[in-house]
Amino acid sequence: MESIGRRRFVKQTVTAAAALAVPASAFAELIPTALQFSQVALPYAANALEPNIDALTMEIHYGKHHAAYIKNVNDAIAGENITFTTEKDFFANTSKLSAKARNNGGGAWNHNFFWQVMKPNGGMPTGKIADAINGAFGSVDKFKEQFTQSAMTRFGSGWAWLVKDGNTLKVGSTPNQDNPMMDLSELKGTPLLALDVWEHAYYLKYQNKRNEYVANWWNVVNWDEVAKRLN
Ligand code: MN3
Repeated sequence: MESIGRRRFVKQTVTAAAALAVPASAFAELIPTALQFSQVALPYAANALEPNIDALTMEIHYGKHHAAYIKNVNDAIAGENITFTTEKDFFANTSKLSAKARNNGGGAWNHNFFWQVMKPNGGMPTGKIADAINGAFGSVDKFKEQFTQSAMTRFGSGWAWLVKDGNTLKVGSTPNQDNPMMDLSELKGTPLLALDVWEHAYYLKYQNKRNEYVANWWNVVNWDEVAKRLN
């Protein structure tokens, strides 16, 4: 107890001293700082989505691929003097950015989103998200068919999406690391659900069988997170 009390005293003293000194850097807070992307913590263990997504794929995907997108977009922001302060503005102006900023910015954001819309034992949509899907697609099964079709027909690397566009829901896909918030994207809207169909997302376990990866991925969709984004 004594050491905690002492630590608090030291911290308060240091804070008070810093406040009195008023370093010049204090004024830096008044100038808007450029956007920095950061990697979300994985909301579950790397092996938590087994057997649908294997641990080694998750470790490499999160620890290598995604980490590199984060580093590279931040390098681009610094190196190219990109001054947007929000992700929204960054993506609304993607057409003006370099390929490095566009590809790595998309990769940074898309994966942060992807990890959060998955969880072990995902189940089925219920409540308002189920109502919205039924309203837009006729049934959850029909929605899954259309989404799967988008994932399967995206040639090469890219993403399949469920988006909210105005008052409707739509499915579609984007190439490479593009996303539906980008001004140059053909598919536009607020992302509700995303599936990474790059080979790095499934090749170790599924090899060329993207269809099996997509079919099993439905077992790990976090519908509560999807529903949150409907608001
Ligand atoms: Mn990926």
